[in-house]
Amino acid sequence: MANNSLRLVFAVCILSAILAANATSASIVINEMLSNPVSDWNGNGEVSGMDDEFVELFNSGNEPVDISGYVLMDTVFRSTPGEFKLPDGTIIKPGEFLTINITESSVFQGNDGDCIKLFDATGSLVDEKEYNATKPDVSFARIPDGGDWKESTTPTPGKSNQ
Ligand SMILES: [Ca+2]
Ligand SMILES: [Ca+2]
Ligand SMILES: [Ca+2]
Repeated sequence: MANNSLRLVFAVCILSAILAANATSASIVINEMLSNPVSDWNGNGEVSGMDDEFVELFNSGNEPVDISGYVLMDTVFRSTPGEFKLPDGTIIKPGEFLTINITESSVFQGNDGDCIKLFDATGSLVDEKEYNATKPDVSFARIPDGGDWKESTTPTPGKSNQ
């Protein structure tokens, strides 16, 4: 009886580990992007078409995900694409957001179209968002968070999409 219980606990542990590994690989998404800002979204007292852009990541899973070494890139309409490696110790908890500003990332979102990509630390594509046009202060947003892409007239950096 004791042996069977131990075997069961062991099997459940292995299964949990497998499920957790699968969940973590799929749970980080690009959740919102404001490509064409005309308001002071980063709250520094100035309106800048570049500095007030943002990319928001979201953890839609049930486990914290360590995204150290993940790479965010813009890939279109520039001779040298912007590329930003997320620093060591960057972890997104379940249901939480991480806002990345161009001032730290140099990842620029073209107003006439671009494609923003997120790769994991091994170079595998995690998520991408391509677009061909933008509207002032209208973000591309997954609604609900982690869901399908829509447009939002109420950008929400670091908060749940509306
Ligand atoms: Ca832009
Ligand atoms: Ca600003
Ligand atoms: Ca948001």
